[in-house]
Amino acid sequence: MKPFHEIQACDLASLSLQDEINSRGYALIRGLLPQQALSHVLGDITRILYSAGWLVRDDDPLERMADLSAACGDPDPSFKRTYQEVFNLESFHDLPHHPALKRVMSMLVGEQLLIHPKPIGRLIFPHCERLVNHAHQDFRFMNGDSECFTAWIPLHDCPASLGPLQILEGSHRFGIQNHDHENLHVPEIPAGAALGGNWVGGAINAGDLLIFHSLTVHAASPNLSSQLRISLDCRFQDRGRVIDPANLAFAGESGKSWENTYAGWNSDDLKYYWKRMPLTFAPSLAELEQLAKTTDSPRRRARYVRILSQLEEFAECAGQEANFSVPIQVIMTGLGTRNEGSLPVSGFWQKTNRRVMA
Ligand SMILES: O=C(O)CCC(=O)C(=O)O
Repeated sequence: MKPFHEIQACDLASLSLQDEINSRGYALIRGLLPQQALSHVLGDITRILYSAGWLVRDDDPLERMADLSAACGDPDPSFKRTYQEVFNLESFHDLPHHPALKRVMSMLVGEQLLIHPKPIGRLIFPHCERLVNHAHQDFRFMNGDSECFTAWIPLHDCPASLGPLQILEGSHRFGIQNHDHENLHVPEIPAGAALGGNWVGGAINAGDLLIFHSLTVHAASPNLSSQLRISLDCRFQDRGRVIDPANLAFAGESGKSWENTYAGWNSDDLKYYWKRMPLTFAPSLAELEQLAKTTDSPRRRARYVRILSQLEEFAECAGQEANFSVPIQVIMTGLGTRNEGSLPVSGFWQKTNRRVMA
């Protein structure tokens, strides 16, 4: 496989990250994030995995030696239970807001940076082919605006044997590609069918950042080691562009909520930060309401209802009269920045039939 083209973090000032992404569909930045920021999250996660019995008893949890008898992955119920604990960690949500990461992502999307509030943690057992994420485009899952970027962050060194991500160079230029949905938990582009240049890959180490466009085809490689591979992926966009409201709510059947997520946090700074931003939803609430009534699949209808009810709760918190029967968009007006967390965040929601700039 062709090796990644790499950029040193110290050279970022002298090049255009936008040009890099435009030409290749990705950028691998070496040595951007400090070890300390990563080891804090890794320590929190491995403590949870150790308690769940996923790691070999007599080893240091930080070594991540897998107990294969516990091997599981999404959508296994045992995985979901433990993942929920990981998702609720304050440190897990803090990492995407690291100043070095925000600086880089702002170079790409501009100063109006929106950090999607639901990072994904990958807790990948070795030697489990069924748990490998095959070729796909993130746009297929994120919807909204395709000018959205993923940052893939390993929490430890990730040599090829641990199954780091690989990228199909230049594939972002081929539009939305065909994903196979039949009997697959996660839709994927059939092997060999993805359009693009060469597959590129190689080791991605702790501190490195792999960024790619939402239309860039990528895939994990198999974890052939004895350790779990633990990484985070988060999405970033210009907040002036549309976002699918599903990215702010919990659309699944798990019963997750932001209230539960935040229950054990020490600081309020990052709670509901996106509510303080003017956002435009696609689909709008009126469209969602329509979809909740007219979509053929009962499961999809239930999903739309769950999203709507969570957004409705926000609006109600703001003391607004709920009325989703006219073509409206929920917007969040606000003055807040991360450090203005003491403001009553639920008070910023407004509904309007036009976009309002903060
Ligand atoms: O880390 C993985 O296994 C998959 C990550 C991925 O597909 C993504 O970040 O979009």
